[in-house]
Amino acid sequence: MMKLEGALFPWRFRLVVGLLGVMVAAIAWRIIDLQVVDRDFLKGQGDARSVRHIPIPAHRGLITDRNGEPLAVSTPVTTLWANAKEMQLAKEKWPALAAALGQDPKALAERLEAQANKEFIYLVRGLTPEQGQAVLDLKVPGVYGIEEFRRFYPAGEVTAHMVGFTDIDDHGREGVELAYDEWLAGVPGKRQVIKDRRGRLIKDVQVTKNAKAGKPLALSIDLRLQYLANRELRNAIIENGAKAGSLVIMDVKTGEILAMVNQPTYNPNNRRNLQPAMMRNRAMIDVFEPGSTMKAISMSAAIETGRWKPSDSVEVYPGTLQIGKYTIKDVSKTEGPVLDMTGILINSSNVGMSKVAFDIGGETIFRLAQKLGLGQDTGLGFPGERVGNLPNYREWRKAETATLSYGYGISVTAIQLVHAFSALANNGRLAPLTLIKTDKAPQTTQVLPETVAKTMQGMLQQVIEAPRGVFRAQVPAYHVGGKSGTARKTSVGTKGYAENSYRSLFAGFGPMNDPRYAIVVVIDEPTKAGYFGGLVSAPVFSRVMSGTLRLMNVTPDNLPPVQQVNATPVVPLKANGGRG
Ligand code: 59J
Repeated sequence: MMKLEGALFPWRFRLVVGLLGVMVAAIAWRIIDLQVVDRDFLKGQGDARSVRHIPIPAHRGLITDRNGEPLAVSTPVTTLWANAKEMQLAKEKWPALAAALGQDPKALAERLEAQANKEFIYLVRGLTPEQGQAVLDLKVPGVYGIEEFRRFYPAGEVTAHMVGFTDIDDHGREGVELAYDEWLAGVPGKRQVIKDRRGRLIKDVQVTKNAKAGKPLALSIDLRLQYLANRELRNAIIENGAKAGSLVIMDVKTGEILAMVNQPTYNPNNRRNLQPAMMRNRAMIDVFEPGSTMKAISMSAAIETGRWKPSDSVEVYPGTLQIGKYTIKDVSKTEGPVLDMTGILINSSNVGMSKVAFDIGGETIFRLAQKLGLGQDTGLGFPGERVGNLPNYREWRKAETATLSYGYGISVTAIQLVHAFSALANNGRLAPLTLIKTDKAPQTTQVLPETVAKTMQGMLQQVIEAPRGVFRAQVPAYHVGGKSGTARKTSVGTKGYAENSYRSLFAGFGPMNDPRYAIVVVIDEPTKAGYFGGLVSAPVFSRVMSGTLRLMNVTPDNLPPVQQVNATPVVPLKANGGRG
């Protein structure tokens, strides 16, 4: 017998309805909670698991020479990376990938297995866009490409030390690339992408930040002069069997470095098998004793006192001078027992220079050397640049005053030496050094009276043009001036000077009617054709100065007199064929 029991238990019906109502309310609350209250938090959490920011590399600023010739160029390259986790799903494609990458299939497979749980590994960096696309066209799951930039250095080893280079992440590592990294680098942008559970890229969402390109930089150097300097220095190093060398060309009016080269050098585009010796920008990071080139500075100080004029003379006989237990020697036999001031420079008499130095005092030479920047900070801020050392005059005893006057016990860089000579060339006005092209006239400092500088110009011209002068430094069609130096190198280990290793120097400028360029040549340890600065470095100065004056279109100030020729005057052709 059946009964209608539902009607008999109304409480049970109400209970079911009531429970259902509670459940609906709970679900509704949860929906509101998730969709409204916690929405931002949850979306953020979801995005964090699927949205990725990929950096967009910024284009690095172009480095050029003063005429816009490219010296460091960023070109687009493709870098291939892999999601190794994702790649495990398509192992059958690995051999084809290895072939396309030019890698050993076994090595690649081992690497991918070993890093099987990594979501990002580099496969190969810096392919040309074509090479990169060819690999991407294989459509191997988990292989992706990103666009990057790579630096190329069109002038290679000729500008290597000056320009420097960037590392694989495009950060400046050496030279101007390092010194001006912030200026050149720009700011990378950001791109948002969405990935799935396995890390596969689903889609590019948006560029959230545009990359800001770096700024271009025009250096002061002239690539034509840089090539010229590099060629002549390299040849001289080879000819003389020398260990190393530097050459700097400077515009004496603007303070701009027009060329700066060193040997040995390296190719910045292929930095395998680099030795540290090749990488040294010696002109700025190697210090040396200026030897007799210093006499141009000491002599300037003497003339400035007014106590000495070029025609005044001192006795240099017998070519030695005893200071306590120390003997000052002249290396070559001088023209006579007595030399005037110009004669001291021409004969490079250490004895004569010392006697003048005792008269004017060490402080006078010290003050001028300091004003000319010897052993002082250049302010260039070049990576690794050395300051050298100009000892304080209070510490100078008599022997030190003497040796400092002819260039020992002081250490300088090639760039400081060319800078000091530039002031003599620029009528006593020193322009601050710069590696960057300048358009406006620089703020110069009068460090030596104009009359003194002009007197020195005449004397230094005699050093080259006098009968016993350094004729190898002469430049056809121009008058030039300068001073050679041959300095024994201090030998490592022993405290003294090496018996058989020398540094050959030449510093000079021209043309003398209005000096514009100063050049310093340093040749380290010549071993073949002799070692005197006047023999080894002076010819390099001559060739480089000659090329510079010609390339810069400087009017010759020493043309041989035109021969009067008895010839029929040439009648100029008229445009109408001479019909009147
Ligand atoms: C020299 C020195 C060393 C350091 C000496 C060169 C000194 C000295 C101690 C002997 C060769 C040599 C502090 S030479 O530069 O006088 O350039 O054309 O190295 O004198 O006292 O067998 N230069 N060089 N001196 N030391 N200490 C001459 C001269 C110079 C020449 C030649 C001949 C030295 C004409 C050098 C040149 O003017």
